[in-house]
Amino acid sequence: MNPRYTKHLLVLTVMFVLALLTRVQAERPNIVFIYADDIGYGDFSCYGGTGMDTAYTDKLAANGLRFLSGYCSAATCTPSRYSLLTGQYAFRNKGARILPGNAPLIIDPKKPTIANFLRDEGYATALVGKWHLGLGSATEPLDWNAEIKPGPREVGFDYSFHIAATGDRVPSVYIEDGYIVDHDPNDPISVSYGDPVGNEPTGISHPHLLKVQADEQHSGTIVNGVSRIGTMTGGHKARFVDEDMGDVFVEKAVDFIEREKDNPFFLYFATHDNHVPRVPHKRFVSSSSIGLRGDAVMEFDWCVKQIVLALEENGLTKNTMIVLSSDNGPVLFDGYWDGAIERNGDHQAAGPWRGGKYGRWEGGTRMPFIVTWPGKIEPGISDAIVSQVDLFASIAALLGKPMPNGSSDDSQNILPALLGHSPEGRDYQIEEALGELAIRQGNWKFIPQGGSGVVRHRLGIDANENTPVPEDGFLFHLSEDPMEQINLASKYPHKVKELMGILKEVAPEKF
Ligand code: NG6
Ligand code: CA
Repeated sequence: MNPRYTKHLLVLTVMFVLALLTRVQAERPNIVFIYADDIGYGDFSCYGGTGMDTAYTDKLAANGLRFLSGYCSAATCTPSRYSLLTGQYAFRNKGARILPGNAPLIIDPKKPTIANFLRDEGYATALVGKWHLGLGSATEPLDWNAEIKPGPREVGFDYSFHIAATGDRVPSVYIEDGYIVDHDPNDPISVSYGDPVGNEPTGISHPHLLKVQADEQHSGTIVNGVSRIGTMTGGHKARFVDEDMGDVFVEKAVDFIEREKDNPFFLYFATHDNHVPRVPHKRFVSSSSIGLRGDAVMEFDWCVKQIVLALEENGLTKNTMIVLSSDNGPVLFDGYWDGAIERNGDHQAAGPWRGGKYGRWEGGTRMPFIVTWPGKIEPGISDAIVSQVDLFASIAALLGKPMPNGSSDDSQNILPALLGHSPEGRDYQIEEALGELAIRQGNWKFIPQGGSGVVRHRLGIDANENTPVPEDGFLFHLSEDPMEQINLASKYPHKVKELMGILKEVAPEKF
């Protein structure tokens, strides 16, 4: 054969084989994030929870990988969600702190997010559930009676059905594709977090109307027998019924799955359970042995069942990767006297870890973390350190695509750990709580003094359960001392220096 042809043939063969290989390697499964709110490491029975039987979450875990060192970014909601979607540490954005219900959008619509990345890759994308990342622009006050934007759609979600912030913050309405659901132009909505608007009953003026007593902070406008943070007027037909919220979110998520079953899709299903107010549907009341807090976890578990069933019924199980996790550690009392403390018994909501929501102890950010993809991920348990901030880079790697221009380096590709191909995830994990940082590397955990000078602990009722941090910080060895009791900082100063060095490198502005 003519040597030129032989060369051409060779080049073509190599190109063909390469093309084949990339096809085989790059995958385009549906991606579903099931994101719980305030559910702790120890709440589900598969993580040792004793207060309730979370059979469906356990089943999911049994069919997939259950991580023992899975983390959210921060010990409160907004920063964790910000990191999850943008792949950037939330402390880099000063706006990423617990937001009021009328805060402007804190994600710049030009910024890459998992949602706009997947949308640009041809995925149908949806947010169903809790948003809490702000709505509208920072330059003009939001008009709730017109189109609400920018919001989820502007950062990459083709379809969105959500509450603005949290169930305990007004406005207590659903928003679908930028408009308040069942909005009546003759009953316009206004919302305030400063001077009260309107003269509707509040928790202070009409405590006898309440289903559950609340602290002063949660004593604004009463909606559905629950007083909220902030005041609102109007929108009476649009107001949500807390008891139905789980059902409503499931219905919207299942509709989306059915609608998009022939396309690859990304569903960010962010339930409200078990954030306060804990007002589950009556089907779940008394379904746990620890009162409403556990009943709300049982409602979450039912939501998991419905999503898994919808995937099954649409023949999508094998082609869908599910990531289930939570946005921050557990809290018992968070503004409403709903019996969570009194009924808790021996249940360890944060599992073997100290602390919970709002704090830098492990319980603040160490989360239940389950990944399933039948046929691709072998069932098992992994102790690799995996973080929600890494899902963006890992999903890009799964699709065989580079991260888009302008994405953050904070997000690391830990796909081999997520798929169970490697026992190694990240080298270290940054743990944020209310803007303050800590770090875990291997078995070491270091909490520098910094900022407030305390580690917060608000599992129970006492807001002052704060522990002062000594000058050279706290250093713990987690496998020997999971409850972070024995400070080894003065014994291992070189370790302190090393971990402080990483913190300074990652977040120079903080130290
Ligand atoms: C706090 C609220 C708390 C809860 C939290 C947000 C007070 C005293 N407490 O400020 O009830 O709403 O914000 O929770 O107002 S999160 O899970 O969305 O971060
Ligand atoms: Ca939360």
